[in-house]
Amino acid sequence: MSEYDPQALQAKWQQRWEEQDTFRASEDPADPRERRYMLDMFPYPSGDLHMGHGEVFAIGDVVARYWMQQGYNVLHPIGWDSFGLPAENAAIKRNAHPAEWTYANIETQANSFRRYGIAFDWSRRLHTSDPDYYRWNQWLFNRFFERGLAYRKGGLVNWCPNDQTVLANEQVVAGKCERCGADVIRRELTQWYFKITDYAQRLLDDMAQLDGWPERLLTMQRNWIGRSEGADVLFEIEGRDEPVHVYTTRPDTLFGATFFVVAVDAALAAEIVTDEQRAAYEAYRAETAKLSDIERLATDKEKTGVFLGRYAINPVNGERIPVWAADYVLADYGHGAIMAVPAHDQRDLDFALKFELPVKVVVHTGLADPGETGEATPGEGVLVNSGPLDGLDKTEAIAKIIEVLEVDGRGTGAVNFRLRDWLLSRQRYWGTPIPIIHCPDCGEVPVPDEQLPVTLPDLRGEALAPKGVSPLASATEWVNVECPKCSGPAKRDTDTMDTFVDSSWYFLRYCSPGFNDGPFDVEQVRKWGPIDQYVGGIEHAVLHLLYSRFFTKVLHDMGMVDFSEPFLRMLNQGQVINGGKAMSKSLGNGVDLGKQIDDFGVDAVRLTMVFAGPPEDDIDWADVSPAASQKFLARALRVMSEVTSEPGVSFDDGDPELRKVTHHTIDEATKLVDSYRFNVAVARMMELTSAARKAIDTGRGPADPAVREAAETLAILLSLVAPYTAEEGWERLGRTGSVSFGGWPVADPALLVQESVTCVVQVAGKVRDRLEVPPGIGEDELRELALASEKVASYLRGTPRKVIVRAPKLVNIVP
Ligand code: ANZ
Ligand code: ZN
Repeated sequence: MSEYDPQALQAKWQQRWEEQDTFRASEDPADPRERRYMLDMFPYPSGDLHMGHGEVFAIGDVVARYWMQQGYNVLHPIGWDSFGLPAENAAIKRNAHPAEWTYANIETQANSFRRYGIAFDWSRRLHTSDPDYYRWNQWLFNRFFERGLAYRKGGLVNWCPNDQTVLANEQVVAGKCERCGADVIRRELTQWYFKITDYAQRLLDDMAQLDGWPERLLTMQRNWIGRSEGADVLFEIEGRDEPVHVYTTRPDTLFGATFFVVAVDAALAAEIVTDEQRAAYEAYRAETAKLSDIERLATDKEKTGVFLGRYAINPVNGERIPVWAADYVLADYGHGAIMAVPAHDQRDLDFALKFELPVKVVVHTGLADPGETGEATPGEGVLVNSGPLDGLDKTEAIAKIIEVLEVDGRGTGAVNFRLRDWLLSRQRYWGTPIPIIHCPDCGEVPVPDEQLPVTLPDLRGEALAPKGVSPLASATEWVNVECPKCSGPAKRDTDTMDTFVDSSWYFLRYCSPGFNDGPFDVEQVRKWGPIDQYVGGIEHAVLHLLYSRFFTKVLHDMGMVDFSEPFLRMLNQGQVINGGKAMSKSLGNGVDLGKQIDDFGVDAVRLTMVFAGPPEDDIDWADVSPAASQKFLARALRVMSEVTSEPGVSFDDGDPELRKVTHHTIDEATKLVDSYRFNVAVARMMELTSAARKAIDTGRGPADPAVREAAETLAILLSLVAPYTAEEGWERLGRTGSVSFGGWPVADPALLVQESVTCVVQVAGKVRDRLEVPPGIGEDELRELALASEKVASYLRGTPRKVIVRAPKLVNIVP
């Protein structure tokens, strides 16, 4: 009997897998196996792998290896999301080039992945910072540009004062930079955008295809896209030729509009403010410029604003209403101006009460007068004080008023989205140069495809220090070029792309990683795509997962992919925490993945990750025991090592009791893995191990063919979570080839017939209940069943002192 030495097993099998390229997906057209594509979110090379990686990849590998066992031709690739700020910051600190830090970390992570035993197809490895990869970001940018989906515009943008770069709306979380946590401010800048808003409705509609996504994720995307229905209403402003648009979800309340508000930072405000009010307005504008959107919109914030000296005309009743500027109206939402209905909108009411503006109730709700109570009545009711709308309910009134407005040419029904275009330029170095040349005569000229990639000039150290303009601007030789159109002197765009561009299509590149005639081989993507299962964190809900869906739709419209949703099923794993808290330097509760592996072995760590609970739940490392996992694996390997029958022996003559346990395990494990309940599947493996142990020791012994059947089944099931132990066991069982392709067993229905035995439950030595239980029931399960019995409970007060379980026939409780 050999000792369980995880490090030796790892070294042996890791080498074997590498030599034999065990997990390489087959591209052979003659391979009859159905294809499946399993993807984990690719890592950022920020250092060595951490516990979080340990969990995602352990979970993803359960799925990949399950499919391999089931006989699919599985694509399970790995690469690195290797552009980004941390590399640049490290380079500034060390006076080095970001590539040095990046590629060194990639090597470290690659080695750790190999050790961690993830069943990757290494031949498809990619790094987004390779010119071979980012060349295609540029090529795609050109396609987007041609289609009007990449454009430049000026306007207020989110600016991180710490990272000295702009951020997309999706990268501003509660008013702070998603990366560094600094308070984001607004700056006026001309930037590149992707027109994701063109796809807003489709991004919403196609969610119908995403029934394999967690509801929470769909809700987050739905809210982010933020579709609402209402009306676009035109208001005349005295002294201005053109009417002004407002967007409202409650056009039925139009008769209750008693004033008009323009966003303080909207161009309209500066345009229409009267000379008498200009000084007050400018002062107010300067004061609000410091606030983030979140602060501006906070409902508990004291309302502020300034009268612009002008009046608007309510289009339905001709009333003159004063025009104010305020910060609670946002410049880039709707039309940047609103009709204020204080009786039925709380923010408008707060504003009206502060500045003594009239409040007019137009919906009778039965609630007290908002002007008195300070509580707006936003709900539904019957329209009053509203001319032709009087007596109608909300839905009728909305339909009616839209009809009236449309007839008069004073408005239309309208749909509005909260989603903004994706701001993609960044004023940093370590990213994909935007392939545009600015020519004084020709304007924005894309770098011709055959001149791609536009590679990064060689800048390092101090030259990368953030200064508010892109470091690329200092590379004069690189910047000054000939215009591709007129050959006149011109300049390259000096911004780089948001690194979320890189990750929006990497999963397509994996299908043909060396492809040179385009970002990917359309044929290969047709064969592998879309992704059958994607695993990664919920933090990407409205970032990567939204952008990738957008890219896929554009590529679909270009005829390059035949699907319009990239990820059929999505699993968001929980986090690994320690002592109930997220791991952090300041708390000093970090757990090091490498150290865990040194101490307990890869398989024990992986098994612990999977066994801890449902994959979506957080794992508290303080509550789990990798040592216990290791003990279990040693027991499992011992069972597999002790079998003395020959491979291929007929199982028919085996002990029927053990065979039933084995086939029940197969049946349940299949259902459990199919429904992502990997942790419970592991519990079944543990029970099967105990049953086999018992059969060896006190049953028909190690030569019983049923013991072989149980042990082989165990090896295959175990290969999903503890591949090294499984391979070793398989070999000791005398089986050849990798256990990974042993073939998922199928339960024999004849052996699934549930028989039961009677279990006697005693309390203090007296029989208090009898339970019918399956003969193969595990001790833990039986203990729970016995303690759950009402009859038993009536003899217990509090937790019993001792529970002795002799499965399946006896439970003895000492109260
Ligand atoms: C009048 C009204 C009356 C409104 C009422 C609501 C209730 P969603 O659902 O988010 O699309 N609004 C429009 N543009 C705005 C802007 N730029 N900044 C701040 N608020 C703006 O919300 C649309 C509603 O938000 C619009 O409907 C408008 O207020 C406000 F009883 O118009 B409502
Ligand atoms: Zn030119």
